[in-house]
Amino acid sequence: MTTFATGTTLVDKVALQNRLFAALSAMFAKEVPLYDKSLLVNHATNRAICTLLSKLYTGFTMSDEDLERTSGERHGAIRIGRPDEYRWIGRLFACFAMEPHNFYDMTCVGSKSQPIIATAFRSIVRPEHRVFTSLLMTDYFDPETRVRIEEVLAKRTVFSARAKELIEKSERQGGLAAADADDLIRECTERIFKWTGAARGHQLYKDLSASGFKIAADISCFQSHHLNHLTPNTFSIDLYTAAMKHCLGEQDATWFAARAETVLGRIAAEAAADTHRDSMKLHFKHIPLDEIAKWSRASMSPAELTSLLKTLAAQLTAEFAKPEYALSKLKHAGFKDFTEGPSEDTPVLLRQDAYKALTEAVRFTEEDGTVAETTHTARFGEIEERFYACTPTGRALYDTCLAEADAGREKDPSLPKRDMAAYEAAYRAPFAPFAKTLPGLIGQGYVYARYAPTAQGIAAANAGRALPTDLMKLVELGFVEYEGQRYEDFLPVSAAGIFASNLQQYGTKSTAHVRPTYSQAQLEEILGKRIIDSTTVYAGIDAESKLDTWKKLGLLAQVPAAERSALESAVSAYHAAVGA
Ligand code: OOG
Ligand code: NI
Repeated sequence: MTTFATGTTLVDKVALQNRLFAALSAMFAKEVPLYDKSLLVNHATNRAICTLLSKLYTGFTMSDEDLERTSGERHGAIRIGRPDEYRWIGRLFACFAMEPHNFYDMTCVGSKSQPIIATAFRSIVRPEHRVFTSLLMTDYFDPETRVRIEEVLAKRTVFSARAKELIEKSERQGGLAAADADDLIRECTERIFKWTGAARGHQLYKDLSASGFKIAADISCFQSHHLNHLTPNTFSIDLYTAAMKHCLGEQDATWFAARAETVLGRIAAEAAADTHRDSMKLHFKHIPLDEIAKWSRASMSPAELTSLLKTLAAQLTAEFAKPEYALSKLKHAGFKDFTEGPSEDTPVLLRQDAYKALTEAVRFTEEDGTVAETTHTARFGEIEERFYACTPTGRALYDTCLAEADAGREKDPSLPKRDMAAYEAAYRAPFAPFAKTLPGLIGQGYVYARYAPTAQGIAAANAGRALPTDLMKLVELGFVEYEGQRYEDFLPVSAAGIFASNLQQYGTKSTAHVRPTYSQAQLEEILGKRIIDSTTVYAGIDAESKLDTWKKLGLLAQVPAAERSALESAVSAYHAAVGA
């Protein structure tokens, strides 16, 4: 809280952000009953994982409150039609300490291209929530279509005078007082991001859909920046997706129990490995490293473990037999057959999956009073699990591995449904070049981390002990602690696949006389602010923590000058990017 001389107390922007996303989640749960139920399923699978971990680790507990907190993370997706609306959205998110990160040009993703450029709004450091925010580029179309789209878009007012006033006030004051903050959140849930099913321009909608531009129809004809999806985070995407397929009636109880046993078994194997703390930190990001360090592994025989896994899988299967999990009774279009992203054993970037887009009622009302009752299929139910942020080399390798894995999958698309184990083995193979543990990935130079000296390390340095500069050696000696940096952004190819699959329409070519090209500078101009490059930030945090660790251990002078100056440049670039 900041208190002004005038006595106004401003609400912390990150606290406000958490409230906004809780409110959006409640709004979306009312709009989409299947989303509400999917949260229940996620809670049950996350709870089962916590029960397993509490048996594997002495000292591990997770209260319901902590579980709710860890499960409260969301990312949303909105699609904007006009540059002036886009600028207001950027100013709105700034009231919640969310800044634009990365430029995503969806017009340049090969066969999956769409007439969209985008950025994602999130906090700069340790973000929880994010919104992928697209802008429809009308110059992608032939002049006639362009004019028709712009005419329909010109008629809507998404931001009320009150919303604009609150945003301006927040900019002036550096934040909002409690009552104003409540009002701004209400503007978000009752207007800006709300689904109303009210549309305009039915002929345009039909023409755009018929010519392969469903995305443009989805953006142009509606009256708000409604959420296309709101994605929760899960402790295990494999357990969650199996549960959803089972609750939606696509897989029976026997299949689910077996799959749950396999997936829980993998979590148990990870917990038994020497690097077990790394994945705990990744998934339980609110728990401090020193707290995690206190958990000790319980001793358990292989037979005891097998029986524990069977019991937990059976309990979860019984839980899902309760009537509240009968998701198949709700209107739905099924679950995707496979998960996007790296293979299950490769902890980089992120893995995403979804239930498919629902068909929802829409009412078109034209200026002459004509009304058409129809349906629209665009909003779907995504889930995600996040892993380590890649360096540019790691990312390039990922892209190569992914292309190979995707090509393999396309040869036999029904394999995941027929034989999950065989599919997983085939999908893992192309990702073999990646190490499967955090120290392995750091050693390969594929992911970013952050380091800090331990009290023991500082004591050793103060005692004049000769120490190596190798950070992983210092970690082994107990003189340095480290954690992987979590990937906090999006994957354009995965995003393009999501656009395509939920619109049931693959990419589209420009119909303009000359195909336009787009740049980050153009989107920055629209926003009126700079877009942060997240790799610069990950690299800067990594470099700064290394330099700081060496400094505190009195080792800086021993680091080769070239390495030191490379790290110093990474830190300067980071500070420049975030304006520090
Ligand atoms: C955005 C798609 C991007 C993701 O998770 O990659 C996205 C959209 O469908 O509007 O949300
Ligand atoms: Ni998404």
